[in-house]
Amino acid sequence: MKDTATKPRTKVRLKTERPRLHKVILVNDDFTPREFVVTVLKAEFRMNESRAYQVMITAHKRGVCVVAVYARDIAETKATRATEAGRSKGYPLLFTTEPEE
Ligand code: TYC
Repeated sequence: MKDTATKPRTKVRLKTERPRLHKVILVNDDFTPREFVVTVLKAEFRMNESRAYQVMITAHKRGVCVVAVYARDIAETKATRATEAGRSKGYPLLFTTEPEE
């Protein structure tokens, strides 16, 4: 008889992993007016004036700024709507999304 025990190769997963949250990221450009970026942040992400200004100026100086995190669907919808708001005025304003680590 074989005297070596065989270890099971698969682990039982006790918990379901929570779906990852997704970041909405504001990308700087040279054309969209600062005040318009602030208006979009207030309207789409329910920010007050000073928070919206902070986020806008961070993207302006550093190139990008994380706006907020949401479930994937919500992040994508908000990024699309906010990008569309700029597009409707002829601005290249861009919001992207990416999963959190
Ligand atoms: N850089 C723009 C300007 O100087 C303002 C701006 C800030 C545009 C942030 C986009 O994500 C942005 N008019």
